[in-house]
Amino acid sequence: MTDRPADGDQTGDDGPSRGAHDSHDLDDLDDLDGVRVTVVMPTYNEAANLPRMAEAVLALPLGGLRLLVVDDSSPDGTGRIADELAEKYNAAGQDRMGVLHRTEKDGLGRAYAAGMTAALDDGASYVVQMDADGSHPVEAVPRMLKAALTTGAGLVVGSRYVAGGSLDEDWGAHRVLLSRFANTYARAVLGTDINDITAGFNLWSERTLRDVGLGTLDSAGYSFQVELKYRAVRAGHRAVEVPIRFAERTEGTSKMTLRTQLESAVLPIRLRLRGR
Ligand SMILES: Nc1nc2c(ncn2[C@@H]2O[C@H](COP(=O)(O)OP(=O)(O)O)[C@@H](O)[C@H]2O)c(=O)[nH]1
Ligand SMILES: [Mg+2]
Repeated sequence: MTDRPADGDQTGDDGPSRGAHDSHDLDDLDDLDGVRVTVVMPTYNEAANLPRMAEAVLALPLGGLRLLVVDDSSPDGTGRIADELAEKYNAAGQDRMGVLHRTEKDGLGRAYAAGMTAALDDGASYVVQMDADGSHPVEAVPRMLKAALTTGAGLVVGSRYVAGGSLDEDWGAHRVLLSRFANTYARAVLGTDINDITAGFNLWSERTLRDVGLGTLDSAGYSFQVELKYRAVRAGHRAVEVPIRFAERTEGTSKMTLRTQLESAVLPIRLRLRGR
């Protein structure tokens, strides 16, 4: 794990105010059971992936963890599958899974903003962002939560680009280069030292999410990942990165479009021109 103050002297953060959690003995995972964590998972045509993802997330040894699926009326019926799964996992009066149905495909960023807002309204202390396609290692979530609790960081990045992190070997040279370039470019333009600023697997403290202003984001699509981290750092929150291995999806197809790539290319410059 690297621990990098993300923006010069702005290192003050959630630590002291989260006192109730700081006193946990973090060697013992049972002690994490009292922490309210919501995993927000956006889906668009993920029928082949969602059941095993829900099972893996809800099997984590975190008793206070809940899954919230945000589905944009997927034509393949993912929303209905999500409802069935919620019924199954909420049997016996439990509240382990929720589903937010949105009427149209509206972009990854907007789906996340809606899901995160709902998670905060529901009392989450920490929110995890995770794709539904199996690319993000579910088993890293307890490690990310521990990192937040022990360091007081407002943001924990599941990072491909720190020591110990990696990309699927199936990524072609062209895609690796593009990802590397996108990261280096966004970091340089925005002046942050988060190594994986485009990462989509992140854990946020409640306070950080309240400070970023989920209702006023510019990003509709994937550039949300960069915008949210940038806003968090500028609001004075500290980021730490924990290494993860990013796996390629094996079922379904990517929803990345040229339009969303262009949005991602322009966003850092827009943020920089507007900010500071
Ligand atoms: N609700 C919702 N989910 C989306 C949208 N676009 C992508 N997703 C989901 O976001 C996650 C990441 O998308 P993916 O296609 O795997 O992107 P890639 O990994 O960059 O190729 C997956 O769980 C998708 O189903 C969208 O417009 N709305
Ligand atoms: Mg993917």
